[in-house]
Formats: sequence, C-alpha cells, structure tokens
Amino acid sequence: MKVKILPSDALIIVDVQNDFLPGGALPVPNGDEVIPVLNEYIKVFSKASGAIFATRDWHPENHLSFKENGGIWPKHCVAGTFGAQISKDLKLPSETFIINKGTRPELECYSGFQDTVLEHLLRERGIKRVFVGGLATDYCVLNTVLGAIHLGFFTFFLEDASRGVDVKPGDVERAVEKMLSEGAVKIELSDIY
Ligand code: VGL
Ligand code: ZN
Repeated sequence: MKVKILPSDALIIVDVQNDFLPGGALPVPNGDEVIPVLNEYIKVFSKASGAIFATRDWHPENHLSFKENGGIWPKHCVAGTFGAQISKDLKLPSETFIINKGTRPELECYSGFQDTVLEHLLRERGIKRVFVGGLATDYCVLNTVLGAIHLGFFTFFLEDASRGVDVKPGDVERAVEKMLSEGAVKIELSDIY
C-alpha cells in the first residue's frame, strides 16, 4: 500500500520514554528499536508538513498503577524524572506537541486521548488521519489507536515503529488483531511517502 502524507495528517509517537527503554524501570523488550524507525517517520512528516505529536506517561508519585499503590506496574515515568523524559535519541522537531497523560493519581490512562487535550489539538488543526506508533503495542499504542478510531479519525498503526511487552505471551499479537478488527490500517515505513 502507498500512502502520501498530507498536511492534514498527524504522527502520534506514543511514550518513547527512558523508563520504557532498555535500562529503564519498565523496559519494553527491544523498545529502542523503534527510535531509528520513528526518526524516519518524523523526516517524512516534517517534509510533508504533517503535524507531530508525542505522548508521555507522566505520573505522580502516588499513581494507582504502581505496585506500591496497589497497581500492576513497577514505579515508572514519574513526572519530571529522567525516566519520564522522552528519549534524547528521538529527533523531535521543536514544533512537536507534547501530550502528558496519566497525570492524575486515581486514573490509569493507556490512551493518549484519555483526559488530555490531544483530540482538541487534532480537531483544531483539521487533522483527519493519524499515524500511531511507539511503546507499548499492547497497552498505550493499542488504546491510543482504539481511542482515535472511536473519535472518528482514520487511523494507521505503524507496526515497524512499535514494540510491546507481552506480559502474557500473545498479547502483542492480540493487540494488533484488535486494532485491525476495529478498523486500523497497518502500515510500515516503505508504505509512506
Ligand atoms: C504503559 C504500562 C504502564 C505504556 C504505560 O506506555 O504502554 N504501559 N504505563
Ligand atoms: Zn504508566
């Protein structure tokens, strides 16, 4: 499939943060492999004047998703810490919109649309199609893709720019099937220009 990137398209890079990368608090296996691929997507979007968004998990110390607070995850992406920083190897242009999510202690937000201004910013710019990749395929990428579809955006899942955690083996595969069955279109770098 060939897809031409337009100014009404948006790239949404999900949670490429130090804590989700090798050496971080909640590393996604091979998570660093998405960085060079995303840098190529960024180049294409910049050239085509597409919009670029990057979400980041941005939790308070007392977030409910942490084991110490009764959740299932090790403490990760605490707002303002090194672990919460987006990887410096990701070559984000200065115009990138940064979206913080999971900022309230009592709310888990796997979707970049949940309790954020992302939808508002996309609509304000007349965005029709979104291209979503990053970490982790079976959590925040999955839920951001489903959120975009349900809000009416035509949604592409960037398979080569995403990696998952597979807490249960098969989770990533099931996440991809779910996205496709809900209407996402799976593409890779060689499909876009
Ligand atoms: C994520 C687990 C916990 C993600 C965030 O970004 O996929 N996963 N918080
Ligand atoms: Zn989190």
